[in-house]
Amino acid sequence: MSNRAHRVWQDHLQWSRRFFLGLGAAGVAALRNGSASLAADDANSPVRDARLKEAVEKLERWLTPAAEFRDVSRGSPIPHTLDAGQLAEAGLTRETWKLQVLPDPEHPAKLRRPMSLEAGTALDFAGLLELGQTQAVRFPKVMTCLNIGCPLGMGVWEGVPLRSVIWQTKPRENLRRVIYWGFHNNKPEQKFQSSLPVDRVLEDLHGLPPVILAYKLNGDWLSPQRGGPVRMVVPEAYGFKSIKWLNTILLSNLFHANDTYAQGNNDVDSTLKTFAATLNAPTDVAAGTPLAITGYAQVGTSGLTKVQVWLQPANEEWPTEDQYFLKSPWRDAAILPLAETLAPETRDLLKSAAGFTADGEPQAWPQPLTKVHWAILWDGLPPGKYTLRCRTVDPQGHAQPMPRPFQKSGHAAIEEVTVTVRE
Ligand SMILES: Nc1nc2c(c(=O)[nH]1)N[C@H]1C(S)=C(S)[C@@H](COP(=O)(O)O)O[C@H]1N2
Ligand SMILES: [Mo]
Repeated sequence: MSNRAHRVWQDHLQWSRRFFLGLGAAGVAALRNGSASLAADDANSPVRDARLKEAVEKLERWLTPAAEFRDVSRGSPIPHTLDAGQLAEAGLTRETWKLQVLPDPEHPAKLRRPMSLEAGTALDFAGLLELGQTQAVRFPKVMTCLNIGCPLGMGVWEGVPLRSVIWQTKPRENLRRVIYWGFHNNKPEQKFQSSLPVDRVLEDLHGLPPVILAYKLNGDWLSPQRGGPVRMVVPEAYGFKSIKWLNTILLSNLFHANDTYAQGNNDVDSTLKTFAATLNAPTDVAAGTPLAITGYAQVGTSGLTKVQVWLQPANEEWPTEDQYFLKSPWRDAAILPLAETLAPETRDLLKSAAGFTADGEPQAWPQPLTKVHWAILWDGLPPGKYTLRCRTVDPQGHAQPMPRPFQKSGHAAIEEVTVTVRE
């Protein structure tokens, strides 16, 4: 990240910490009204209005059960569809897993102690867990596909910092990039490779959690579906950097990205974007009935301060020069506190996780690199067709789709939903 990005990230963390601690419960409630004044529109408070309360109760939970993640796995056959014997043979069980960490043959880094199958020095699962005893870290992160745009699931990922394993190979010089892939049926055309600058692996800039070799999701061993027994998890990145069924790492002197995903015209250096989407938007309502609208926002690396909503009569003309709707009469939605959507029995997973206190309370809210939920009650409308839009605003004042409205850098377009209001 640039100096500016660094400052932005720090500002965001500080801002949200100050905001959360400073305002307290009354302030948070006031924010839910989309108003700084609590008394002024108390009647519209999501907490008090039964319709909005009902909509909020129907929202998905903050953490996605492992089995409910959306699956975008590639491969023929897809590795997690192998039977027990085949999984064991492929090294995809905790008993048989082995990780090689080798010099890249094309741009070799100098290592004193490579981890290789040939020399019998590859890392096994027991070896990884041993490192985990003193070094394991946990953090919540939204897994989002750069190509699809919408989050596949929100999990608490647990594992060992990748750098701990790299240090075990005793690298000496010519190390600029870490290249890695997972099991792919040994067919080169199925190889799905990703890479990181070594700087990102050895240091955690701007308060980011470390890149980890993850073996647990939401407290359970990582399933074959989610890339078990071990996958890479890169906190601030889109899903393609978090390689599943991990078995090979090359330490390289290459100085640039060489990810498989680049072949699809993807911007492989882009980090999670901030954006909002609806989850429950009434699309067919009677005239005069208030609309209880709920949704989520992905809190990307640029942070999140506001979610806003706008319902526009569908036949209204809008100046074409205002293509990002900067001049629209947006209204602030309430960003829900964690407790509103967190299943209470999952609170333990957050205790002492990165960015959380020993009691499992977030140190900053909205928590970066996760998803948060929002709600707004929109006044009843006259009959007609409307376009419902929602957007995020980040701490620098960039309203979605800025600062980067390029699809291949991560979804940031403003969602549009058609709402019909009947007589
Ligand atoms: N080995 C391997 N890892 C992979 C992929 C793959 O095709 N093969 N797909 C990546 C992509 S593009 C995404 S979006 C995420 C999805 O993670 P999930 O299936 O746990 O949701 O996995 C990543 N890891
Ligand atoms: Mo993806």
